Amino acid sequence: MLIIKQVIAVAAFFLLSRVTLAQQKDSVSNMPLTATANRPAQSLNGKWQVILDWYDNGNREGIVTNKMPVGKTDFLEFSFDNSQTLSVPGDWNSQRAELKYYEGTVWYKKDFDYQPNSYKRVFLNFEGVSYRCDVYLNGNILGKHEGSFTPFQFEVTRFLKPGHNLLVVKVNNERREDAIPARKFDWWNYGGITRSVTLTEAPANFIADYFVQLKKGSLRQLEGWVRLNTRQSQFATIEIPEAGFKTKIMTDTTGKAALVANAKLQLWSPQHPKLYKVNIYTQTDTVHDLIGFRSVQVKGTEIMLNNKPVFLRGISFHEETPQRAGRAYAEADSRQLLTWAKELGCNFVRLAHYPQSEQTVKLAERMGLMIWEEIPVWQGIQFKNPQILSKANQMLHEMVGRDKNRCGIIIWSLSNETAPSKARNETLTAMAKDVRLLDPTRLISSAFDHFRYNKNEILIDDPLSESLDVLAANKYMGWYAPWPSEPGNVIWKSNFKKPLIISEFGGEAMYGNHGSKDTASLWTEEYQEQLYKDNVAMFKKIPFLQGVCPWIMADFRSPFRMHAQFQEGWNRKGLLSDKGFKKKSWYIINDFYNRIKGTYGN
Ligand code: GCB
Repeated sequence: MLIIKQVIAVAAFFLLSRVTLAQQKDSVSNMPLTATANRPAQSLNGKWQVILDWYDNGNREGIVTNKMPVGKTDFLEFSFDNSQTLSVPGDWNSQRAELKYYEGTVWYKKDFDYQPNSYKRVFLNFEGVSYRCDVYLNGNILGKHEGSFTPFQFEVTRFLKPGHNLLVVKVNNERREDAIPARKFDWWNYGGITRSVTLTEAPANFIADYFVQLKKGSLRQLEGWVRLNTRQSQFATIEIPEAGFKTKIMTDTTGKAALVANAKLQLWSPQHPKLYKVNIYTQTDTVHDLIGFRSVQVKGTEIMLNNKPVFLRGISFHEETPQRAGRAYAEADSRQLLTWAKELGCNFVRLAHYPQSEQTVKLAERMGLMIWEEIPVWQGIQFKNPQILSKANQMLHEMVGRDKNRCGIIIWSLSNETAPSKARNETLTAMAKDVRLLDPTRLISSAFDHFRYNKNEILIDDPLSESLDVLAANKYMGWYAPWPSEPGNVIWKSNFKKPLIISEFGGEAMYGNHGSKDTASLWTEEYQEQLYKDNVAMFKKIPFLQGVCPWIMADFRSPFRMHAQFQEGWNRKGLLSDKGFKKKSWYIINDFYNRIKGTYGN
């Protein structure tokens, strides 16, 4: 009986997949299924078997088919047979002591069962693999991906088998000059399948993607589009039941339909983080999302949220849980980081220095935090290498693709601390143009660390500023740069009439280490506390300052930081220690934020 059932299942599967393949011919080629939320999905998280391949030798050995020895004289030196396991999602560095510094290749294997459903197309989604990977299903290469922090996907409809399936992923985290970030960066080089893996199902004709936001500057006009996977014209309906909004739009021959319509909506803001259930459907498919509506724009040197000026009380953090000394991956990790931000008095977070998980972004938005999201274009990038623009743009597209409907995100940032040069200016200018085409509703920024000095004057003259909406300065006054005068006498000037955020400032202190407040090399809490007081004094004198972002919420692991007594592999600029304990500097920022809360009605 069981055998008959299996035979029927196999026959049905091949019949159906042929229908699916025939229909695929009508589809726009390589159309990914971006709208994955709320679709039927099978999680592939859990224990995966692994083989370490330090010298990159495994490819020769039939790992991708999980080959077994044939006959008495055969043997394999790369085999998953009885291998160790690693948890997915998760970095490998914090899961096994001997992998703490490992940089190289690890082969991952997952066996799973799949039962086909009628007329479904199936997609394999990776939310983040660090840094590069090759993906094989049942011995077939599905593709490769580069970049640790953004999602990617393969359609696997024709590669899946009913019953047992074999998924093998080769993951490599070697640091290279032509990568993004490049060979050196001030955070831990976590490797592995660090975020979730799922199989998602969709009907043959599906809603591939959608964009539903308020038009920049408008408090009621929706701007966006719906994109289907087929080129045939069809109606798509967009509905916001709670707001009594419903509209039908017709797709064109590219499968896309534009949305321009007015709706009466309660606006999202930090005080009122209202999200609406939005339904989008066609004859064959339905997707749901929770979307908030707000307007963000720049007016002179001010940032306007819902047409009112707003001051960004920010904090930066890495995607790391200090207590576990590993890459954050669980909902509880995101909640902890964001709860700290709220407790500090923030209305804004800078997700440093790369797109953090989708759950962090969604939770931040629900908690009423505005968000700066950036790609890891961080110092030392090979701007002269022609591949860099396409790699960076791919990351930008994947980030915006994932988060474009998250109203909490108000700023896309292109880069961090890149030195002005012809190649850098051209690359980042091209990226700024590209991201504005992708998303005309948000603000664009880039964090600078090159300024012109004249005694106690700091001038912003980076030519890239022309392409940006918001200027951002990383300036470590009192740490990497000694004070040229009394903090209150430092004068900031800008060649551009645009708002400024101090996107990084701070200095190091070892939690519980007390003493002198004027000697940096002693790593005392008192030195850091004074530095924060001084910076606050400077901020009050910058007329076009519209936000600040201390560096950083908590101490984080970094190979840049090897002072044997005070650092031991930790960047100690946290307002919190590596265990989450508050340093004295925390209270300076907390007090500053509490005092300015309400200045701009936020
Ligand atoms: C910076 C970088 C940041 C570093 C920080 C530091 O300017 O943007 O990634 O971690 O300084 O601690 O020096």
